[in-house]
Amino acid sequence: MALLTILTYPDPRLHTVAKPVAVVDERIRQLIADMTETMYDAKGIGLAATQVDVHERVIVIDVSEEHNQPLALINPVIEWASSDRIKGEEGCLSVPGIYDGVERAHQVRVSALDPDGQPITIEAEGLESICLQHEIDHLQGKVFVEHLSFLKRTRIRSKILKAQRESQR
Ligand code: GNR
Ligand code: NI
Repeated sequence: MALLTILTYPDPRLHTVAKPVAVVDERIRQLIADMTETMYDAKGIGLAATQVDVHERVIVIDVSEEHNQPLALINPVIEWASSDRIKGEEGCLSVPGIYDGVERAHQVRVSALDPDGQPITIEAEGLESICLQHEIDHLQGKVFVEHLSFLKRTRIRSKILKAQRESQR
């Protein structure tokens, strides 16, 4: 097991579009183990491979209260999204210290492969649905701040760059 380094916005690598995983093998299972460890260490409820600079379609989430129900999805696809919307306060491990409201589909159905390479379908609503959409966005190179206004995004970018400059001194 190993902790992976999480990229920070506005790192351009966060905008890479991930490629589908061709074979679910030990390499992918090791990536999932390391991503899960990294997610728990960072106290996140989800992590996309994009955030650890691996540009393949792999996500892990755990929205359980006890943080003991990890779910790993390979090649996840949103098969269906409800037209009713939900607005939740979102944060992102790649955008430290920033939280803002994002409107998304309330319910989604996601199909994917599990770590054994078996097809699975997940129906989710509420926080799990939000988290799945947030992670699948990452695989498309999209960070949640891109759902916010241009003005907010500009302010967030400046704030993070300033914090990075100050931590370098
Ligand atoms: O830890 C996280 N919390 C969170 C809260 C609301 C909506 C989405 C998330 S995902 C985030 C972890 C992360 O950055 N995943 O990409
Ligand atoms: Ni995120």
